[in-house]
Amino acid sequence: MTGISAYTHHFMYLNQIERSFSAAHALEIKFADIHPAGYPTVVAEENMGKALTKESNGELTFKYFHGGVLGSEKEVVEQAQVGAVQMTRVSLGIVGPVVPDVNVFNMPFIFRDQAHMRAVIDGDVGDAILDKITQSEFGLVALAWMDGGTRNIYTKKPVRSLEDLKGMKIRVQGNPMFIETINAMGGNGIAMDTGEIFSALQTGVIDGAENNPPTLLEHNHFQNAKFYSLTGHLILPEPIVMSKITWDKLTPEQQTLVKKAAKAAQLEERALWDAKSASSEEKLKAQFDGVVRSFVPMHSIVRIDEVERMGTPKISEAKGVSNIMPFPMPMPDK
Ligand code: BDP
Repeated sequence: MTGISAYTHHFMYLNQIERSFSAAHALEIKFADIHPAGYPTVVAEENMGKALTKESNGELTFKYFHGGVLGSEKEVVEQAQVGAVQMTRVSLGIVGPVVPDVNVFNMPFIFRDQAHMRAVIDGDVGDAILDKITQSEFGLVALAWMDGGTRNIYTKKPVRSLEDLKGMKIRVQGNPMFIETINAMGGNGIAMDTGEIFSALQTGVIDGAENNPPTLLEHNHFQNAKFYSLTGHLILPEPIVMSKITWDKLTPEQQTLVKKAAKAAQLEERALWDAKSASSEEKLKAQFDGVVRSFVPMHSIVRIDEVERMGTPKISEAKGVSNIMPFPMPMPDK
């Protein structure tokens, strides 16, 4: 022996085992979101990261990328599928073409209002849709829901009736269901990434788009589209997902921790969302009022007069959504 006692040897050996054991479970979670700093999803996700690091005693560290620096939502999903990004929040819009069952939430007017949507995602149906994503070939584990508010149409020229929408090119997310929805409303649905909307509005490649007030404000689309027609055609929740490759590396305890933290983020974001949505509406009204009065209330017109004509349930059938739910979806008992 070289002066090191058998006891020290034994101790060093144990130490090494312990280190390699914890190294196997120490992991950096890169989380990407296309929204900017301060956006409700971003704030809740950053706090989730802090909670995860703390509760895992530093085994799970967290690196956050906001503002789309890692690419569009689709690109980030691809990175998550190969394990280059560990977590992200994604709109159900782009999940639909890969996991058709989630299109049930992508149907126009499927929820009566935001409270209805929240009650559904908090219940068995919400869990069932998360499971559908996890069990699919998507390569991602769906953990919890973020609130993405109510989507309305915004345009360069006023839209006060569906007549006004005729021939207008309206940007939607890359999901054929959304294109058909806009077409059924009389417009001309065009798919493109979020990051392209600003210049497409500016150059007139599109006449409008559709989104919730925080996105209209924070992505600066309001600068080129000053009419906001309250169609309320989509109330779209957004899953937080983790790469399956990463998920499989976690211990069962870490998996439980991640799920718990994601569910806590769901609740935190909801409160942040309500505040941000209200303040965004105020800011947008102030912006718009200088130019032309906007915020055209169209929800009841579209909803009552047009839902049947649009044949929403038929759209979902045609897209292969297993029609597990009546339309509109009933409010869960509670
Ligand atoms: C926002 C969603 C975001 C979408 C975006 C869009 O939060 O996930 O990518 O809309 O329409 O409301 O592209």
